[in-house]
Formats: sequence, C-alpha cells, structure tokens
Amino acid sequence: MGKLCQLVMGPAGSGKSTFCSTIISHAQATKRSMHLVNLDPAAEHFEYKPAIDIRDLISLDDVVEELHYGPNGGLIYCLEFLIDNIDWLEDELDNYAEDYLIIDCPGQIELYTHIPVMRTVVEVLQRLGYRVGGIYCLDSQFIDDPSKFFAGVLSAMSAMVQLEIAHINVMTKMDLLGEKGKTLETERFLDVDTDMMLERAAQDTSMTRFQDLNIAMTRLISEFNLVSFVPLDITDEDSIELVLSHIDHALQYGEDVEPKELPDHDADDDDDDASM
Ligand SMILES: Nc1nc2c(ncn2[C@@H]2O[C@H](COP(=O)(O)OP(=O)(O)O)[C@@H](O)[C@H]2O)c(=O)[nH]1
Ligand SMILES: [Mg+2]
Repeated sequence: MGKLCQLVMGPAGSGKSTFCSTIISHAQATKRSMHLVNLDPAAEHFEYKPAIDIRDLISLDDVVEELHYGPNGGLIYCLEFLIDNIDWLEDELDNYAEDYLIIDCPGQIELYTHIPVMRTVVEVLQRLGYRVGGIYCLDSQFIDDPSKFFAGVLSAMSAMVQLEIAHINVMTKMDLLGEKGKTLETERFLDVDTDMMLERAAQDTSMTRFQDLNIAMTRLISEFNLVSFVPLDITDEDSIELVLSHIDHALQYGEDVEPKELPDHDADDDDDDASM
C-alpha cells in the first residue's frame, strides 16, 4: 500500500470527522486498509476507533481545568504540547510504518496559519517517508453567505500556501443542497468564479473601502488560480468515489499499478486538476 497520508483540515463543523469516517468506510468496502489518526483533542465521538489519538497524550479537559484556559486556548495549548512532544507521535507512527493514514485535525484556523503546528506534523510525516496530501473541507452551506465563502476560500488558500503539499479542496454536505446542488450556479462556486463572488459581495456592502478590499482579495484568488472544490455528497457512492479518485491522483496512490482515468466533476472544464 505504501506510506500515504491524508491530512483532513477545515473550519470547525465543516465535516472533517464525517469525511474521515466516510472515506474509511468506503476504503473498507473496497478492501483498502486505512488507519484513523485523531489530532483533535476536543473530539468526542468517532465512528471508527482512532489508531493514534492525541487524547492519549493530553486531555483538553485537564488543560482547561488545571491551567484555567478557555476551550480555544486549551486546544492550542494541547497542539503546542504535541509539537513539544513530537517523539510521542513518531513512536506511535512506528506501529503503522507501511500504512495509509487519514488524520482528522482540529478546526482552529490559527493552527494552519500563524502557529506552525500542522507544518511541523507534515514535516515529521515526510521525514518518516509518507506522501502527505492536504484535504481542506468547506461546508456547502457557506455558498449562501458571500462573506463566509470568501473567508473559507482564503483560509483554504492559506493552508495550501503554508503547507506546500498536494492539496484537494472538498465542498462537503452537498446532500444538504438537494436539487440546488446540481445547478450551474453551484458549479460557479466549485470552480470559484471570482466575478460572481465580487458581485454578490458588493450586494452585501455599499462601503467603497470594503468593495476595494473585496476586489483585491478576488484578484488574489484568481491570480493564484489555486482554489477549486470537489463536491462531496456522502449519500452518493459515486460522489465519494470521485473525491477519493482525486485524492488518489494527488497522492499517486497505486502509481506502480495501471494508471486510471481521473473522473472529472465538470466535463467542460479540463484545467482544474493542477489547481487541487
Ligand atoms: N447532512 C450532512 N451532514 C453532515 C455532513 N458532514 C458533516 N455533517 C454534520 O455536520 C456536523 C459537523 O460535522 P463533523 O464531521 O463533526 O465536523 P468537524 O467539526 O469538521 O469534524 C455534524 O452534525 C455532522 O453530522 C454531510 O456530508 N451531510
Ligand atoms: Mg471533528
């Protein structure tokens, strides 16, 4: 199978843990072995028991109780504690030395931006010989709110730029969009149509300086041409298969077996593979 690893990121509630269990259950059905690694100290329940769990190293409740941190500060403390004790993770990983890992991360954006926690985790995995791919989850409900969508796209871009690894953005909870999810309008969010984002953001604010800021941000997004999303509807096996095939492609899964055609979520669009 080879040493492969998916690092599943995204804002709190974006569907990271659900993504992990969906992918693991699909992998099991197709006889692939994958191990769940939990790096979220605030996690409460898992459908699959994590093989490695940060909660065995440090308890968020203990940190909050003994050091009197709030939940957010406590979580950052736990992750910094992990980095200070990274040998623990290396020892744990030793037990899965030749395996495929899927890492469920916490949602705090600062862990991907100004605190180099995830970067350190990626460096450790790479040093141990893993090919690591970043999966960034964004909730499809954000497309009804231009400013949330804007912030989501920027946070995805920030994680991509920070981590410098193969990267797939996934639009989660597509089942909640129902029929609306199949419209052309939704496609414009998956491929991030910056003109449309700008138009919608302009409807939300009449202040010139915010509009100037929006213009600058959309220019950044379109100049980088990095952000597009693969839609995930967990109720549809084909959709799960599509997401997994994009990840396989990014991680070069089974590169020594027969190469397979990458299904495309938009047959008209042939230039987005490099962007994910
Ligand atoms: N309908 C639907 N709900 C989802 C989906 N993914 C996550 N959820 C729900 O969204 C909430 C947050 O999901 P979770 O996976 O815990 O998000 P996390 O905080 O990013 O790990 C939970 O109530 C999930 O049941 C999805 O694809 N479809
Ligand atoms: Mg979670």
